[in-house]
Amino acid sequence: MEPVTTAAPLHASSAKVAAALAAAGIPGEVRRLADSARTAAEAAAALGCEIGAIANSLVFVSDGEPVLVLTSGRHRVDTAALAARWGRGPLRRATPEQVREATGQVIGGVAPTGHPRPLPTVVDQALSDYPRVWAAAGTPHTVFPTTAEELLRLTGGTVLPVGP
Ligand code: 5CA
Repeated sequence: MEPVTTAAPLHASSAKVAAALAAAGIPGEVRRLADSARTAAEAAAALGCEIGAIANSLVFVSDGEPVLVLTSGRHRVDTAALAARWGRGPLRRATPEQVREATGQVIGGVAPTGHPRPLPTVVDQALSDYPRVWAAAGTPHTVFPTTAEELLRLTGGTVLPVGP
């Protein structure tokens, strides 16, 4: 099932995401969902895709700065293992205020891009298992189709396993 798209203008946060995608030459367009998709499970149900194909954009704080972990919805981040693989200090989940400050977006709609400043980013290796992945586009009502390779290009990130 394809998500509903309406002609209404995008929210400013989603417009920033759409502009960043266009600037990076990424063809997937921002789509609006009929229902909100604040979690990977809701997004997968709305899109009719596997939960693993949802890329959650999770913000952590590490070594005093916000970082982004684009994580397949099929598992949780093993923060200790990821910090070791990434060569960083401990990863602590950002507070809602830290998420807003780092991304300009609200929890439930955080996107891989469209932020005030680029964040150091890891792209979950598990996302490579899916020919098409979906990520939030700045609000809980918007998503865009992409691939692990595009997410890497978009963020200038690093591919690592993030699960247990
Ligand atoms: N729209 C879907 C994917 S298309 C989405 O945004 N999923 S998500 O997983 O990236 O967003 C929900 C995430 O927000 C949770 O996994 C969690 O990491 C984070 N979150 C939820 N509540 C809080 C909170 N109180 N503080 C910090 N982070 C939170």
